[in-house]
Amino acid sequence: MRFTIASTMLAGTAVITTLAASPAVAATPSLPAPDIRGILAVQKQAMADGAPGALTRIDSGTTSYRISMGQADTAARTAMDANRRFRVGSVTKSFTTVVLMQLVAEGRIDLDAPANTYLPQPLPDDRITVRHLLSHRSGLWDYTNDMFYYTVPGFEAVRNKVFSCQELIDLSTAHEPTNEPGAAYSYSNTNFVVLGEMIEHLTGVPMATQYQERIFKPLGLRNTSYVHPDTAISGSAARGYLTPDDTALPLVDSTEQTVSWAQSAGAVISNAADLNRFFSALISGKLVPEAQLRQMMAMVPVNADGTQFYGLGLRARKLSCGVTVYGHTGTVQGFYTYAFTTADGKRSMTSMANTSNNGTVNTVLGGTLEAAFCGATEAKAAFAKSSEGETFTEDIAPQVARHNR
Ligand code: REX
Repeated sequence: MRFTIASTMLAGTAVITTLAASPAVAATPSLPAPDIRGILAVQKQAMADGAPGALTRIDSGTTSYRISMGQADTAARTAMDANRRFRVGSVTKSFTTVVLMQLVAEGRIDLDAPANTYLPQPLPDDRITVRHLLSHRSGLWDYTNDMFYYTVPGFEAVRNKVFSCQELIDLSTAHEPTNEPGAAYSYSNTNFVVLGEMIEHLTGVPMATQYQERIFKPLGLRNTSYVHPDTAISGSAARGYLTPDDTALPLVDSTEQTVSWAQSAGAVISNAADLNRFFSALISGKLVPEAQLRQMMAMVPVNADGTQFYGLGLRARKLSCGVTVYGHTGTVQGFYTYAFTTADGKRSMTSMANTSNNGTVNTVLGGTLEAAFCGATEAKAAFAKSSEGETFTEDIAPQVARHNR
């Protein structure tokens, strides 16, 4: 049975709740204890940099830590709490990959076959394989670079739109490819829209049903949904606030939108408990067979200092303490997400800040990884480093990055 062993108010707005089934069961003994003060410091900094609120949940062995700060709804002045639902953006890509890899395991898709084998309308280049799509090596241009060049007008133009996958693919293929198929890593939402189209065409089953039957239901993810093109987030949710390019302007409430521009690349809704359960289950082999999991975890470095990697629909980060964690990041208007787990799935962490188009907040929020997995000393040093220097937004193309602050 679960029971509360600690409940503390810190820094006025933060609530920490630790739940444990049995204090006698050790939680991931090889890792240092999560640095809760470090998480609080990161959240506080994210708010100082413009996020209305932030939440973090760490599930470590049998212990859960829930830490939140600020507001879930700035108009109603509702406090953030770590159970709230939110839009997870590209974390959706890991869900889509699970569906796809189950089809691979069922012998219905070959990773190294041309994607065109399985598509209703062919891509312009027959050499693009399914694996190229999953690893962002297809060279297909990311149509969101143009769509969101101007952040708020771009968002308002699509927030109530319903696109077919083919319409989004056509926006991409109107551009020259970024590289020859397989030649380079170039992160593109187009890849995962093509994969959604492929899954629906091959199985005749909508993505919403695929996610539900293959993932949400078996794992009991009751706070996770895919409601495209519905615009509401049901249940207890955080509202999302988009930062305009002109930072003197007020934040734009971007909660309600179809997310049709992203679909299987970014339209899942979830909460921190469910994302932790999802990545822990995935990495422990509960969602795809061992052979397919190994493929997903075959990581290639995607940054210069060799700390960030991409596999198939899955990211990895090597942290300053030497621990490598697996998961995904997400950016959708009003929400930044980090959701990662250890190689044994025994410690998982999800953090969310309810703003976006604010690269500083995104970078700062990434500091929760160090605090959650590396413990006090490492997290402090890494946080000091991240808050003194440059900011970056992961995989956002230069055209888009120019409009991030
Ligand atoms: C679109 C622009 C961001 C958002 C995007 N999101 O491509 C996908 C995703 C679904 O989550 N990718 C990230 C907007 C990188 C990931 O994998 O972690 N930015 C915003 C702009 C910039 O409009 N002009 O920040 O909300």
